Amino acid sequence: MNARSRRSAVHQARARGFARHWHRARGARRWAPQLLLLLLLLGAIAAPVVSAQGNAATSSSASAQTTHRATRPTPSPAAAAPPQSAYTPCIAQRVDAVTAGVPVYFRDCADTPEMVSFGGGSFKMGDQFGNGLDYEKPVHDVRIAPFALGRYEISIAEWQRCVDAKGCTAASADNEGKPRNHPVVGISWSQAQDYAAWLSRRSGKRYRLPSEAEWEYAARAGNRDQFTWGNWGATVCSYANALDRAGARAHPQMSWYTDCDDGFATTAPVGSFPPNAWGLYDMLGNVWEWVQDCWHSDYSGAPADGAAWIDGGDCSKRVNRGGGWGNNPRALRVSNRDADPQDARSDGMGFRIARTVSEAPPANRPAPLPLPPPPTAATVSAAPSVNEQAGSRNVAAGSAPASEPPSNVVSGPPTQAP
Ligand SMILES: [Ca+2]
Ligand SMILES: [Ca+2]
Repeated sequence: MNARSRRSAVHQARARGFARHWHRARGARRWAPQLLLLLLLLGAIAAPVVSAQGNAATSSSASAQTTHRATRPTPSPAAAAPPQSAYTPCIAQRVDAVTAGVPVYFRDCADTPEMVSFGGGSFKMGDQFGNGLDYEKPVHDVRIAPFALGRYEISIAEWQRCVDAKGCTAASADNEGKPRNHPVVGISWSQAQDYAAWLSRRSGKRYRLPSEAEWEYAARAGNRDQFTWGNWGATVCSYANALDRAGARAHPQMSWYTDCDDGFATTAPVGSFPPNAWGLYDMLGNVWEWVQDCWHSDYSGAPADGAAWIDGGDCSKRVNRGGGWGNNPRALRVSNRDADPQDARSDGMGFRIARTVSEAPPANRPAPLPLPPPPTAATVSAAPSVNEQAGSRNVAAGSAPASEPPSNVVSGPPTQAP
């Protein structure tokens, strides 16, 4: 056989299969060493192709398949088992609006809290109106990094999902009999940490409580007034769930009510009142909201980067903000602060969740929403009792900060701008 014949034999062998060629080709045994070399060469060429494709080779390279399979490590039974998930994965993702490629209002999962994404910015934190207390001062500049904050207070239904997943303990009896869209109450700061940890496992994102600076930044929504609706506390019933006539009828001992009707004697379903200019509901009123920070008696030395202030101060107490259904407008001022022991629980205290956001563009601030119409008929009651805060919140453990604010109702429009 000359060289041309040998090439033809090789071609035929590749077409028919080397096994048949071995038995049928005349004098094939004389070419055994060359055929063996060719087999090895074909195997060396075919193997990288198989590896790159990540699956079996084509039918023209049975020998290559054999080589690939022989060199692939045999998985151990343990390695072959499916990976154990650290959390129940999201079942869906929903985005309501997108600005500059980043969701503004979004949920990480179909059944996790709706969030508002903030691109970050800067603001002046503290009492800019001039009628605050020492712990609301000094007013200081704070830069806020991108973050996301829940549009609503965490509801009973949202808390229950965490309980069902065994990430949280059952909510207190204060929630019994209420519709599930009311804010969950009787939740301690420590329990809120459990919820954030569960939500992080569930979504794969970093959920947490907001820092106090983040909370005030979002609550102000770009304004410097006492309230998100301006400086007129008597109009509270049109904008927030505070202690109104209905609350006073249900709780006669609470004499510090505002003489208007918001329709809710205790908590209201989340989102019952108009949102602030950045689309957040109930930042002021309904329930007090835990934040991450330790209690400090004023803002001297407070972080300027918007981080939670957890150095120094009294870390056995954690700050809560915004006032609740048992308070008059004085407590609902956007710069007002309070604190309680981290395991304290109250029928007036809940929380909303925050989430760390990375790589959000700086311009991604939610577009302002139109402010609600001005109220029509609301008046102000007589000055409230000095026992307002303790009486309305029914704190179950510990005590309020030593510098508890007096309960002077905001009794009229301001006479001067801040
Ligand atoms: Ca009310
Ligand atoms: Ca609130």
